[in-house]
Amino acid sequence: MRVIATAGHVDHGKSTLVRALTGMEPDRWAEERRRGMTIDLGYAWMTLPDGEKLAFVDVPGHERFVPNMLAGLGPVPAVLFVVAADGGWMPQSAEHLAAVDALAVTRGLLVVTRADLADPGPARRQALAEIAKTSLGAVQAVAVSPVTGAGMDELRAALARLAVALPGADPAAPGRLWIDRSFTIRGSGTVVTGTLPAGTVRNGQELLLTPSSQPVRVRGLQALGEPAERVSGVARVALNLRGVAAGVPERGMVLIEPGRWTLTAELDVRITPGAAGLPAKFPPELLLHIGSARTTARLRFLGEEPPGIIPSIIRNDGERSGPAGYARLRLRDPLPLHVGDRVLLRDPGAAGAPGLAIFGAIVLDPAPPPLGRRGAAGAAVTELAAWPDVPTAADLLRRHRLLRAGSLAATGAGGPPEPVAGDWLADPAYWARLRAELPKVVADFCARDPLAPGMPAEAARAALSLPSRDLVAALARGEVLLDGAYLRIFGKQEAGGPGGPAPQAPAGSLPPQVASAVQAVLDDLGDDPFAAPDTVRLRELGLDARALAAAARGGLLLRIADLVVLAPGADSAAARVLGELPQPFTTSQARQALHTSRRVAIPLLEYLDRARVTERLPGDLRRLRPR
Ligand SMILES: Nc1nc2c(ncn2[C@@H]2O[C@H](COP(=O)(O)OP(=O)(O)OP(=O)(O)O)[C@@H](O)[C@H]2O)c(=O)[nH]1
Ligand SMILES: [Mg+2]
Repeated sequence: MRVIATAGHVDHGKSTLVRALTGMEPDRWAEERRRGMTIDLGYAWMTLPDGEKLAFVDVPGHERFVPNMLAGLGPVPAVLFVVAADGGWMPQSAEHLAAVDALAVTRGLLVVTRADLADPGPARRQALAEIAKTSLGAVQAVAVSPVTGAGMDELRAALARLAVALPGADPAAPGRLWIDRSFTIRGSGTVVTGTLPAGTVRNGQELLLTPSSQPVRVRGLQALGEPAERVSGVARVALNLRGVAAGVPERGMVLIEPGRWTLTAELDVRITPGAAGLPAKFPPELLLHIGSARTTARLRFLGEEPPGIIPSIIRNDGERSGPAGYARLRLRDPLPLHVGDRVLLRDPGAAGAPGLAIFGAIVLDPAPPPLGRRGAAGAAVTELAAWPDVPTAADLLRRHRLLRAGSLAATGAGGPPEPVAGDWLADPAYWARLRAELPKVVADFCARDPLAPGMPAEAARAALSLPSRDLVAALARGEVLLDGAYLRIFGKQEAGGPGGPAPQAPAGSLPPQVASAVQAVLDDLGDDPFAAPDTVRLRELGLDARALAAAARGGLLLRIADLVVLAPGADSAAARVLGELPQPFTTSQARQALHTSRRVAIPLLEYLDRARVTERLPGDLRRLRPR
């Protein structure tokens, strides 16, 4: 299926043309037919020679119904621009064209209608000149009269060529159905219709109805009156919904695939210069249109407002270039957005040239960081100005530094890198800075508190302002290692690979009074290696459990229990002594052989059990494990 919207001044023959092409009535309301004027959107379709269906969304031309016109045009990627031969270029021609341009529609056809009433030449020349200045560029033009039938075959051929040339949409893209009608069918319940620009909707699928994010289930779908199991965009679709009360869905609400869109009320945009350039003055409040949706947006210009109208320039290659503006928009109602989305901004109060009352903007960041500190707005402009119209994951990460994979995917930005930890993604430059910073942060902490077993991972997380401790764990590689809940610095050499020597804290890191007290303990143990100092002696030396733990981590003492320490190597010495005993031996025999007390012997034997030097047997017996 292909979808095309009409556009053009009131009474220029849009609906008559659609009626003639499709044999269907686009003016659905009795009031429309009575007044001979389109008020709301009309829907009709025809079959092209190759069997492909071409659906029309027929819009009203009257200026009072501009919101309806925008709801019809918004989600549709191609336009049938209508100008009457006897009417020529008119104000709503210009306004509709400004909308087409703001939405960056690039595919279309000019149809000069009512060619039986006047020479189509002048209208055609003027319309082509106006259209050439916009995103449509050079389009084909056909003069017709549905009344006499003149030109209709040529038009059908031109439509067939246009349909073939329209780029297909990605069926795997995230689905976003812009609702434009909702009604109730007795026995079936709520039905909504809308344009699906890309992606696929399936029977039975669960979707979210925005802005409330209410889950609803598709219990039947149709495309152009035919029931279907699945429909891929670009398409006109009717969905029968379960899980939603009749009368709840309305035009402008959106059905989205869960998790694939950023539902947001704050966004950063690039305001694109229209055919008339950038507006001289941005009103603080505007109407924002995208798809069939419309809401109020408060606009905060980032950086300097343009000093006046800045005309855009058409370059030789036909591309338009001109200075862009950057703004943060705050929406009254949240919308499901992606990076690169085109939105239309409109000042309903502005009189005068429509090109200045309607302009386009591109969503660069659908979930921007707060502009807290001074100068943040200026910095944001500098950053955003370097971004392409469809920002990549790398652009967003550079700005946000860290993002969860799910949030980044929901922005629609492609090319996400590998996560650095869990589902966290990091900007590579920022991650490298953190890696360089972590050893300094840990070293500073340990210098301030040398007896600490290391820097608590939570303290490092806070010091680096990281959102998760998993990130600290992922950063702790190489010089810094995470041991339990603590980070410690290790010499680069000792940190070695598996099987290498156990990492050691630098011995010189103990405070001098602790170091000399430890030396006194070692002196005591010189004569009697298993006579561990008792609590009285330890208190006298000023050594508490923390200091002993620090000394043990530094390899200066062997700590067999909280307050029981021996000289390093005492474990091997004990094994040698115990090896002399008849095997197995009792605790008491061991204590006597080691010349020590039960206070030391019991934790020492348990230490040796854990180290798998000795083996516990039933009945308070142990034996040395064979080496
Ligand atoms: N003679 C002649 N009359 C035409 C032709 N096309 C449309 N008309 C008449 O022009 C009038 C307006 O046509 P519509 O098709 O309603 O125009 P429209 O663009 O849909 O108008 P809105 O939807 O209100 O913006 C109607 O009376 C049509 O019968 C044509 O080719 N020749
Ligand atoms: Mg009409």
